[in-house]
Amino acid sequence: MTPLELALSCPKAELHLHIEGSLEPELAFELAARNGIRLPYADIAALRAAYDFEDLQSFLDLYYACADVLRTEEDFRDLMLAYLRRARADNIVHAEIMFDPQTHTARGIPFATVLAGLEQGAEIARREWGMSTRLIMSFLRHLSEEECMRTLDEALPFIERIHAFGLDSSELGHPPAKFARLFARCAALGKPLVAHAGEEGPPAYIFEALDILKVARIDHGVRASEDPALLERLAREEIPLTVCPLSNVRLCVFDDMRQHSLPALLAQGLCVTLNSDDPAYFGGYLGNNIRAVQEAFDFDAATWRTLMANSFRASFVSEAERAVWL
Ligand code: ES4
Ligand code: ZN
Repeated sequence: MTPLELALSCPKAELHLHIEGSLEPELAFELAARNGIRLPYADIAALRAAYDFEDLQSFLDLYYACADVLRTEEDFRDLMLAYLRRARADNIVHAEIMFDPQTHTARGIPFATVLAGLEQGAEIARREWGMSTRLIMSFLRHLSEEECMRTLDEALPFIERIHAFGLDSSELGHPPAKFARLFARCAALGKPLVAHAGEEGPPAYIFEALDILKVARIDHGVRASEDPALLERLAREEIPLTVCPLSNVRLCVFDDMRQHSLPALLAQGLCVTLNSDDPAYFGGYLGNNIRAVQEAFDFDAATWRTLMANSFRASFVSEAERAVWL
């Protein structure tokens, strides 16, 4: 077996996945028709042609526009099920999935509708395919802390059904420190915390996510490679990074895959995991990320074993649950 075949075939966990970012153009048009909505694109090809991003913001503008087709519980169920079906094809057995309630509640879709639909999809995948999932409720950092506080209030009746909290959307100009009080409340609820940091933002944002928000993992974190003191700390404290290689190349964080900091992060002994982020928009699911990384870096079998073991080590499942897969 080649190292690539090993990486593709072994069971793995995905820890950085925005469910709204798994909305494929085909499903977007299907849901638009079902809900009597017109997308501002003539057809699937026209929508795909718009996937020519310059940076995070140019992607987010399209991502929020497409999310408008998600209206009913069935829509969220079908979205979740489509992702999990595709994830299964990549031998993903466990997924920790982010959703952005504010993207939907701002359009008048009830929190309960979003959550119930996502749970229905996850339940079907558990029953049919034995897949395990966790939901991470993510706050949109371009909004004010007060708005996020109100969203947390809205989530409280459903709090047992939310496993963890996250922070995503436009990073530059919205440092983690802006959400110190929000994350203190989330921590007091006894939930694990994650935050996007060091995707477009500087290493200082990663320090803030650790010191102020007290996150258990960093989403992206790829700019940590610019700061030796930060690398040393991430290694010492065994803080996992959920790295999304195709995303970073598509959003021009790196000019091409060969420029990616992944090998540098691994060389420092960090707990790096590979993930697909927004697979419908960035050129593919986890398998495609693995192929693109292997083409650029030609990792050996031991490196791939480490990466795949990291995906479980960095997950929020217990040792006992993990034992089933390893
Ligand atoms: C995202 Cl790639 C990325 N970065 C920040 N926020 C996001 N939301 C969805 N995808
Ligand atoms: Zn992300």
